[in-house]
Amino acid sequence: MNPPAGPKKLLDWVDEVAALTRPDTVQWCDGTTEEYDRLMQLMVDDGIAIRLNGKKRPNSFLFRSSPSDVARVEKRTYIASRTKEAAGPTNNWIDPDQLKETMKGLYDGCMRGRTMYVIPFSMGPVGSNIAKIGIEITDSPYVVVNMHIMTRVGQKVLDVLARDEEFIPTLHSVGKPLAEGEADNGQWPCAPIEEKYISHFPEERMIWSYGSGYGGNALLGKKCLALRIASVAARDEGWLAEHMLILGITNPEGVKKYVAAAFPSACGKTNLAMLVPTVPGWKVETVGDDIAWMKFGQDGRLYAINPEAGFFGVAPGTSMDSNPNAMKSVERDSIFTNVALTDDGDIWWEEIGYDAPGKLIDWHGNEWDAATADKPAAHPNARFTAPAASCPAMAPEWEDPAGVPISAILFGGRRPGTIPLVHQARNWNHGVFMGSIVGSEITSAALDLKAGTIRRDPFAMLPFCGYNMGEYFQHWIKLGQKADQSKLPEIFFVNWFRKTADGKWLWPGYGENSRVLKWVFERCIGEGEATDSPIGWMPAQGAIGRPEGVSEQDMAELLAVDREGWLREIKSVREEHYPKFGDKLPAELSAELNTLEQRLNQS
Ligand code: OXD
Ligand code: MN
Repeated sequence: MNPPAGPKKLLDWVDEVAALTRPDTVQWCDGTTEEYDRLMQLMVDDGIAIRLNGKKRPNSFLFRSSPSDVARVEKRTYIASRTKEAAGPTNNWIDPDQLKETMKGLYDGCMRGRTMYVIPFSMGPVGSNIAKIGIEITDSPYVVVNMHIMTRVGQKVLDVLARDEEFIPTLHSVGKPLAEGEADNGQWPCAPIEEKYISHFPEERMIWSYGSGYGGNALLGKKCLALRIASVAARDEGWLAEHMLILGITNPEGVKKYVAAAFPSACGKTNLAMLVPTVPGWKVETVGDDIAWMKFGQDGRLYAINPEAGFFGVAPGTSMDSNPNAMKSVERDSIFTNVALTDDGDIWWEEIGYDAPGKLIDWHGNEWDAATADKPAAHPNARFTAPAASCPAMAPEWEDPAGVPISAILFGGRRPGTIPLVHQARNWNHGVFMGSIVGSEITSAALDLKAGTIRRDPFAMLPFCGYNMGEYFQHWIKLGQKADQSKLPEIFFVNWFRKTADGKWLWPGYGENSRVLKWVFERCIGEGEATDSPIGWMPAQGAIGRPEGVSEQDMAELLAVDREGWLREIKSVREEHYPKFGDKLPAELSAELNTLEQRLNQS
């Protein structure tokens, strides 16, 4: 694609970046299948991509990243707002001028020997008034092909840009210039950890990423734009950019409601978004699996769009049992990163639902034999990239530019104790309180965190909020105050991850979570029996059907108020969590905490 006719500020910026990074050539991306195929062939020829067996996995490819570049790097992720206070206590901050100075030094000549790609993309259906246009400049063809799937790329985006010149500039380099005659030789290019920077300049709405080619560090439309920068825009413009899946749920009478749900990384958002209900007659459809942009409509209701166009899902653990719709989504036209390769050219990962078929090549590229292996064949954070359109569970309206009206918001995390299977907030502020205390057991989605410990992850936005988290809480409170109270979504706190004292799961999860969704649905239409409890509304006895294998005693434990556990929770929120936010913590949240304590003490 030739450089487009304008807008000038885009062309000037592209020239400026090329002058700094000095690529061999500059290529504008048009988002076509020809472009995708050409880049894939180029990467196959370079030994970076492996074309999978076309009979088993048509038009699909495997990539193996460097072992040092397998996940988001939160320690190297910066919110470089003008002041440290604006970034708040939960973000890494560097003075923006200083950070730009450092990064310009790194960017200087960093694309030598490579092609610089310019990707015009839209987050959200092209032309939707909730959508935003971004441009990603990158020297990674892997990023280009992933962006083809994850966003809407190409000329139609430039057409919108020609009318309305607003765009979010995002710059990415793998940070591995090539000397004259040097090639990657099949090695994943990236920079050492201390040279990686995932930087956000919120006031300028700008993103600079350097040194990593992987996922959320490099596909800048996703976490960087659609969450960190969009959360700042949402605060300023009065809407919400959230780490939430969106699903539609239809009852046997054909009534449909939409639910948004925030869970920390690797808590099964993709599984919930694509759930196959075990409750007869109920249907769940997917609108999005990771990010929701939500705005109040003229009618006072909250409408959500999925800004993405594909899934970048965690592969291990995905199977026909846990998520048949995801398995069907990756049957073809998919990119796999850091999964294992079978000897007949297909993919395999841990808990895919069948034994490894003979010898494999693991994600390091080494031979792997189930009988002798002491390490997993796929990296625990191995991913698939698949077009949303390939998912059989997509709601027909998933690309509706107007979005879908949200009736319920769920918060949850991996909590082996205390938090019951489900409880409902008494009102909006109580729901915001629930969101603010979300915590989860750490898994492997981020490189630099210790697995097995619980960390507070308010609204599942800890790694993704582009400004002061205390102000973010205020924003949620304020939106609730301004809204028509009768039209606000109901808010729920769920926990699929309760364990017994000896470490066994109390709840089977997956499709059985439809029992909880059914109760949520019923509560939203004024049905669904509930009892008042110190922590909020709880399902009345028998209101949630008991799955096979869950005893009455288990059910009682799942739906009990663990008074001692909650008092410990309150202590930890009061002493360790809330103080971080200082005077930015809304008084409404301290009041909710005190009310909860009083109610528990009276119970
Ligand atoms: C993701 C994440 O990749 O949350 O979606 O880490
Ligand atoms: Mn996510």
